[in-house]
Amino acid sequence: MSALSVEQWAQKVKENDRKAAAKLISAIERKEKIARDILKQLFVPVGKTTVLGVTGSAGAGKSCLVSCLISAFRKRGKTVAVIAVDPSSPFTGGAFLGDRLRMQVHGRDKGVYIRSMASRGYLGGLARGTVDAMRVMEAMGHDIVIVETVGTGQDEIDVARLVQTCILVLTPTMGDDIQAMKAGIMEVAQIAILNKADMPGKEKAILDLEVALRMRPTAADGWSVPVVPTVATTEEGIDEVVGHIENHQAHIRQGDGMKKFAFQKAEKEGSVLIKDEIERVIFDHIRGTGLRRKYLEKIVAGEIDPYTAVEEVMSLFIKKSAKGV
Ligand SMILES: Nc1nc2c(ncn2[C@@H]2O[C@H](COP(=O)(O)OP(=O)(O)OP(=O)(O)O)[C@@H](O)[C@H]2O)c(=O)[nH]1
Ligand SMILES: [Mg+2]
Repeated sequence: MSALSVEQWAQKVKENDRKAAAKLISAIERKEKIARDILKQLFVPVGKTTVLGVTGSAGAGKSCLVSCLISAFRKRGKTVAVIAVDPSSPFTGGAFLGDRLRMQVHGRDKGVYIRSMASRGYLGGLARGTVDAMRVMEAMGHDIVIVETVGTGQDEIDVARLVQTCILVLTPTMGDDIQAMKAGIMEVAQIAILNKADMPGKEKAILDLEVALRMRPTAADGWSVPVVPTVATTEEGIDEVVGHIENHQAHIRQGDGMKKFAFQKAEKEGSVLIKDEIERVIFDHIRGTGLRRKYLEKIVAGEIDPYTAVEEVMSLFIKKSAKGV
């Protein structure tokens, strides 16, 4: 792939060349400059692809649900790409989460493309890697892109704002989580799933969830979040979920809904990229100057506190940048 020019590599991705896409995502994970250059060429207008997010706590059944959604969309003739971010059990690792057989079927299906990303802990964080991977998947021309993220931290909320329809997955054993999430991810989800509805506590969990949803401010676009019980292991409730996804898609594609979403996405994407770029430029600046070592030694020797050290490094950087050095 390295023998290809940036333009040729980008072209291959746009032609749905899986090898070119896989190598690009690896280059993104390694933060190679060429990845940024190719990404610049992969601009896709917002709205062409249906972009879905599936988020929730570890083990809630997200991957099983995604697998069900893949089957449902394939039956409807759609091609599907999945980005599984930081899966604790790798999506593509053979033992597909107790559902090896169904995954193998997807694995042979040319209309399905699945990629795991281990992006936590690398510079720029989960949101940056996901922004880039989503761009690759959209440029490849899939009808539907699904992003699976674990957890309910700020990174997941950022990712939720980048997808058109965000699906939050909860289970009957997550009563406390529902409380904890009221202020966070709950605000950005458009569909709430109560998975593992075959387990005890279903009715109470649905009630808790509905109460929590009622307490959140009404969405500006008038969408009210449905709560859908599912059993991902038997595909129970999946058609209903697909119905709600289609309804929400129709809802945001009305009037200037998609334009508003495009603004929200550009804003979020912009802030993710700017944060990443600032970090990159500053670290590039510090690298090789001996500053890092100098300040670390001073901190360890008790000559300076870390806060003042950071302020000094930043002001040195700003002075140097102003001089154009
Ligand atoms: N009883 C029951 N088990 C389920 C259901 N859905 C998923 N599971 C099981 O729950 C376990 C976790 O499912 P996953 O799909 O891997 O969950 P996940 O949310 O993707 O997990 P991580 O990616 O590791 O966070 C698996 O053993 C599934 O078989 C369900 O509706 N009912
Ligand atoms: Mg998973």
